[in-house]
Amino acid sequence: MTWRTKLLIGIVFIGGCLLPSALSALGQETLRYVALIAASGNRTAPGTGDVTMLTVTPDEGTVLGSIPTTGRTVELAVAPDGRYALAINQSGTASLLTGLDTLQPVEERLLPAGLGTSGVAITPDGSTALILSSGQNPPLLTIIDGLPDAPTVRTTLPIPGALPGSELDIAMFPSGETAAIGAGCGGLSLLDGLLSGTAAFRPGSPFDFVGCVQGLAVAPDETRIYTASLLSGEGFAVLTIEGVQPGEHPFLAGMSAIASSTFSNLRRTPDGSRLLVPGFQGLFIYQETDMGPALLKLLRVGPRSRAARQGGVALSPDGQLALLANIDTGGRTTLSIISDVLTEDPRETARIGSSEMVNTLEGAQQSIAFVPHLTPPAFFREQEPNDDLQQANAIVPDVTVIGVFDPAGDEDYFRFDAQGGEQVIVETRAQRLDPPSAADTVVALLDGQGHVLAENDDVGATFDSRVEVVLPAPGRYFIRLRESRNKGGSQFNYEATISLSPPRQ
Ligand SMILES: [Ca+2]
Ligand SMILES: [Ca+2]
Ligand SMILES: [Ca+2]
Repeated sequence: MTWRTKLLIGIVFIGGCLLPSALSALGQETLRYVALIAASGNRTAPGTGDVTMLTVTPDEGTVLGSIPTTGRTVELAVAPDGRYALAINQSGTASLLTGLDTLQPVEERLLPAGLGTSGVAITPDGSTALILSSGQNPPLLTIIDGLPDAPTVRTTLPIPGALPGSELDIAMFPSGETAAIGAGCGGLSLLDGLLSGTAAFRPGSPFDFVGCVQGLAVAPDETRIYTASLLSGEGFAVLTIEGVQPGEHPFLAGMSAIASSTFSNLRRTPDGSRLLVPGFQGLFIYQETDMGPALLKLLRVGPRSRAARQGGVALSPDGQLALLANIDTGGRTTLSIISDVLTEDPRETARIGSSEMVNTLEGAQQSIAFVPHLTPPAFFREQEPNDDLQQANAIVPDVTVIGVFDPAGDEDYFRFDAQGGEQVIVETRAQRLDPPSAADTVVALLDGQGHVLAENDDVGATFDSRVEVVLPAPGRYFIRLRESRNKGGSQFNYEATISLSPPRQ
């Protein structure tokens, strides 16, 4: 049963009185996200490509799969409507990745981008992308319209102040009409007329009072830009720049010194209340105040070796959770999950280990992006080996598991924790898939000791399966899926939806 159906039932049978609790349950359920991480990594790493797709909750991250792109991906952006991603490759191409919503991407289409790409942004309507590249003289901005269905290059423009090889950064204004572009030590430029009129750099660009720009963010009301900058003789600071609307002239409105060098990244929450700046000591979290950004917390996360540093950072669409890449010597990467970003107490709640991640070239900077609008319902792609109770994949209902019986005799185990009293329904689809799978599924629900509580081979007129159990006690439960004839192969795929209803009162 989908969440929408459950809500509908709540409204129809119970009336408005229980709707708030249904909504809060839905709110809890939405703390699950899909994210992409790009790493210009080593293709020979087991099971990895340039772009890795993950599901992320406050408690764990689960690798769904990888997307090998053409060329080493150095930057990544997902369209705000979630329809596609752009993976920008070092080799002067951008991979347009569609089909994200199927969680098994992806059709790749190559678009032109300049050499040595180092920044990408997409307008809020998803129609237009801006790609920065500094591998030629002068460094160029490429504007691509008509995304994702009919991409065409509108124009390329030289980036004011940028030198070949500069680390470039870009931040889109929420309206999509203006973009801020940092040219490293070449200053800050503003590009107007992006959606209406002719795109052109604002007269006076670059504005050079901003130091060496290493990260950019725009306030939700578009009255301010924040930069993470290296200032000559004064170290690193988060600068507040005002006068950034078309027709205005930018000026420095505030400065907060930062006790660390930064690394080309600055993110703000959608509500504008937090700024996240990765530094060498960890993640600096600033809170917006009347006096400008004030340091709320320095989260000392990631590897502690001297050469370790922080790489890319990304915020979930609701701003509640962040993913931060930690890069150790040797290019090993871990991802920190930072929860409760919008509270007074943001903290690291989980870490995704390097063995589960893409391998990364030393010195590379990870780029991370969340995929909006993919929750709920949630999907989980099984991870082999999951052939017994000990190897069971952890899932959080409600979820649809996507798996395959391969090779012959394959069994797939999944586990979840429950309070007891809930009704759990596990329903498989194999024969009923389009195209139909070759699998004849058998599903069983097991308790924490591995005792079978319910098992079903065929339900109704199909070979698909369904069990329905009221869970007897708090604790761990297992789901076992197998092929009834112990056959297997790539065409023996299945889906299994696991849904949990609250305990009866
Ligand atoms: Ca399997
Ligand atoms: Ca298995
Ligand atoms: Ca069956």
